[in-house]
Amino acid sequence: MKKSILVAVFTLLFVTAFSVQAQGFMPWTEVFVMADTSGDGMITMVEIQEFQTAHTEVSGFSPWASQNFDAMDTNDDGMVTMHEMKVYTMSMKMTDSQVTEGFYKGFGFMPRNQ
Ligand SMILES: [Ca+2]
Repeated sequence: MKKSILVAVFTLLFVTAFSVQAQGFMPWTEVFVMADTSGDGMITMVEIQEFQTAHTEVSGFSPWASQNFDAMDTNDDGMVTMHEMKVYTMSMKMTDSQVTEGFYKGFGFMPRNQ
């Protein structure tokens, strides 16, 4: 009897910890994949706008991605690849955790060293 309560408590703790982790520590690359609804490895302005209404839990992504879209789209094909986004964030001296934090918290992305 006691054993089953203990198992239930541990299960609850595990599930809670896992949920928190899934929401708070998702790498920004997974947000990119979520936004890429067509699954072609590139995101468009349309996908960025659709993301805003579909994923309110990641409130910072769409404003940032649309504001910086032209700068990221270095080959001017109207689509941003994960590589283009990575190169851009590195040029702004943003770490992966800063990118992720910004996607979730919705602040404007000023690199810390400016
Ligand atoms: Ca491009």
